Amino acid sequence: MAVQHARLQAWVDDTVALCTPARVHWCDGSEAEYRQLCDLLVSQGTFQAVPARPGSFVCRTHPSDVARIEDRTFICTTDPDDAGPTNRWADPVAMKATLRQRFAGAMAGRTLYVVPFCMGPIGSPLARLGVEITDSPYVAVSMRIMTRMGAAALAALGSDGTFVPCLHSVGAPLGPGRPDVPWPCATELSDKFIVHFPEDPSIWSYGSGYGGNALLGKKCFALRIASHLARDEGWMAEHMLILALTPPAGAASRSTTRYFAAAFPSACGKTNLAMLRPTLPGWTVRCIGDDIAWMRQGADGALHAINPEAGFFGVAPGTSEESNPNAMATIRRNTIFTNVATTPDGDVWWEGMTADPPAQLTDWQGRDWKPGAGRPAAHPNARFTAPLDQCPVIDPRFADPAGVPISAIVFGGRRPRTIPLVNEARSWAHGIFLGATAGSETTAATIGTAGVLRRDPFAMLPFCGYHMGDYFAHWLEMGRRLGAQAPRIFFVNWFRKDASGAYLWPGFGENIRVLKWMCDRLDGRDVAEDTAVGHLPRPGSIDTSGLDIDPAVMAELCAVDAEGWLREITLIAESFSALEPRVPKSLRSLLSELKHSFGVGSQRREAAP
Ligand code: SAT
Ligand code: MN
Repeated sequence: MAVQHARLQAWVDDTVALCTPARVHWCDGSEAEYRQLCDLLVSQGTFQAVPARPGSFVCRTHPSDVARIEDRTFICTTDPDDAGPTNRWADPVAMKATLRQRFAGAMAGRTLYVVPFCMGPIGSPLARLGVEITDSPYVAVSMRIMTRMGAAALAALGSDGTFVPCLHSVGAPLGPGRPDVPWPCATELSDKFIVHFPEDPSIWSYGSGYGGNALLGKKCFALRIASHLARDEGWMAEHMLILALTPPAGAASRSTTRYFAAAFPSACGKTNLAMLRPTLPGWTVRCIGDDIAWMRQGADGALHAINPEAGFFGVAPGTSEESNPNAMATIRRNTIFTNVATTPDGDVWWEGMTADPPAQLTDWQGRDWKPGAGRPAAHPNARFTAPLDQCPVIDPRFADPAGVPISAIVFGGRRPRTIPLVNEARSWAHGIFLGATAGSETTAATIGTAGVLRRDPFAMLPFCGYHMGDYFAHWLEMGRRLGAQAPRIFFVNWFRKDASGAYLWPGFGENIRVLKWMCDRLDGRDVAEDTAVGHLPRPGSIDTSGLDIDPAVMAELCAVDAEGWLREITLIAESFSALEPRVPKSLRSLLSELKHSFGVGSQRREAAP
């Protein structure tokens, strides 16, 4: 491939000199190249074909390399305060010296792949270009699914286009490793580095081949680096799905299709909501994206969103014909499955895929598995990687270069208690307060203990590339710009549990009932009560027709749990203190108001700015 771009060529040359690969391969993104790389991965033992699903493969990672590693994820800015207390900061100069040592000779004997990619539809004013250099063919094929990768992206770069350089190596195993696992990576946690230099901007990732650690277009570029760019340039890079919601034809006073963006932490059901199959007749949900939204005010004044990705990197466990039939249809072919179990008849399996597990499986680590083995067959963070356009409910505008206008923004988390099923913010600032104070129980999407409540503002805790307090201020500023055209903001919680630990709300396709209530609000219907915590549904205002749910349960889901809120207030106050002195004054005032409503302390109200 003839490269016209001198800066790109120079960076590739420098990297070749540093990493000393045996070969250099410029990815063109063609089908033939994709097949060739998949064949190579099969011959290396990293991939195994999945006969039941044409064009699909399973791959088993090293057991140490199964999720994002937040402890080894760094933001390197000149001033530590720019990274803020929610990020791991490191000095950019010292970190680059450390990384240069790791990368020196790291690709000896390997092929260096140059992977040009575009985040967003090529040619869209909202899209951005990047180039990932990697020694992992798994990364190259995954990037072809997850981004617009190859010759078209390179052509879009022209001779002088701006791109984010993303350098990746799986690293060298330290110590004995696992020769039986054909998944190269650095096996010591301390030898893994996921590093962002927002001031360059550039990304260096060493030692992991997995998901958000290695597919650098995703969390590293499209969230951490992009959030930083977005603050400087007046747009937004968010951890959000985008869906299109269409009410039944002829429904009185309803507008036609509306677009919603929704932020939930990793593994809290974004993919399920983005592809929801409604249980209420006549309603349609179409998917634009399931993980990341880039949003910018359009010429019409509205907030427009694109999905910068071209594929899904979804959590496999729990995905079934019942929970997400559209995802199941999406992954029938051309899908890469990572850390799932395999069946003797050449298919894949994971916990929750069928009511009963098959009698015999090979587990995610390649060991024999039988029901009752006492360990899961698939890793809880097992993933499928599949092209967006294979989704049967993909929205016709999913690649619209202008993006889609957003009517509502939804935040949420996994909260067994207190947080109501749905709550509408009183104002943009109150919506920012709800987003800023979001919490969720941790999941298997990151290395660490699952099921612990942590604050996860805007579902961006692991992904905001700068000081979280400044990020809140940026949201407030966006609201000022959008004025009356700002989307309405809601907070949802599908995960309330009763005393026995059973879920109170059925979730999945039934969540359409909550989306319908939001549409009622957007249509100006009087279906909410103003409470101390926000606008909650009036009794009976959520359509439960055809649903077997006790009205007392509905009342509990929509009630203000005063005791729970008292605990919540303490936690919110702690999380704000950790961000001081950069918490915007208007959010501090909203916290004071909330305290006041529940009779906490005797704080006087602070004036909003
Ligand atoms: O591994 S990823 O970061 O890409 C997936 C997730 O945690 O959401
Ligand atoms: Mn995510």
